[in-house]
Amino acid sequence: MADLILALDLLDPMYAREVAESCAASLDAIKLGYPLILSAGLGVVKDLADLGLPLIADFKVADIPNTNGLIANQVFSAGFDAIICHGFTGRDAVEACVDAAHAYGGECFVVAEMSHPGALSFFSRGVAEQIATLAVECRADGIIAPATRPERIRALRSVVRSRKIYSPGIGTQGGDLRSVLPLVEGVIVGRTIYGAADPAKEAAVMAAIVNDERSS
Ligand code: O7M
Repeated sequence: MADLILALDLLDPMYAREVAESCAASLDAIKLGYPLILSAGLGVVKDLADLGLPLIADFKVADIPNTNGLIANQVFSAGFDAIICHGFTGRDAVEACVDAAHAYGGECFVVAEMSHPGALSFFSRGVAEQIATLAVECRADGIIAPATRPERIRALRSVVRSRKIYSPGIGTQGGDLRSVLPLVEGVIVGRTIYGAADPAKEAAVMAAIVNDERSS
C-alpha cells in the first residue's frame, strides 16, 4: 500500500498552488523543499494547508542536535506534518529531529541512501544499512531509499522491516513506478508530474497505477 507523494519543486508560488490543487485528488501527500520555500517563503505551507494533504518538509536537516531541534521546531510550528533529515550526522542529531517531530505528533524520515548516480560515492559499502539501522534505533518513522535502485530498497527493507520507506527517483531519474510500488510505503514524484503538459492528468495516471497495486 504505497502513497503517491508530489515533490512540489516549483519556484513560482502561484503556479505551485495551481499544480498542487489540480493534482490534489490523486495525491496522498505533498513534499516541499528548498526550491519552493526559498522562493515563496514559509507562508506557502499555510497557503497549501487547505488542500487537506499532509505536508512533508524536505530540508534534509543535517546539523548538530541543538540546531536540528531548532529547525524541526520551526518546521512543525509552520504547519508541516513530517520532516526529513539526514542520518550521517549521527544518533544525537537524528534524535533531535525525531523527538521534535513526535512532540508535535508528526513524523520524521531519515535519508538512508540517495537516488542520483553520485550517491554511490558515499552511501555504498554498508553506510546506508548503518544509517537505516540508526533510523530504527532512533525511532524514526521511516527512511528514504532510491527508486533508481530497487535492489537497494530490498536490502534496506531487511533493516527497517515494518517502518516506512519513501522512495524518490521515479520517472525522470529512471526509476520504474510499477517495479518500486510493491517495495515501499510511498513514492515521491516531482518532474514527471509537475513537468507534464497536463500535471493533473499525469498524477491521475500514476494514482491509478498506485491504486491497482493497492488492490492486487
Ligand atoms: O521526481 P524528481 O526527480 O523530479 O524529484 C525527486 C524529488 O525527490 C526531489 O524533490 C528530490 O530532491 C527528492 N529526492 C531525490 O530525488 N533523491 C533522493 O535521494 C532523495 C530525495 C528526497 O526527497 O529526499 C528526502
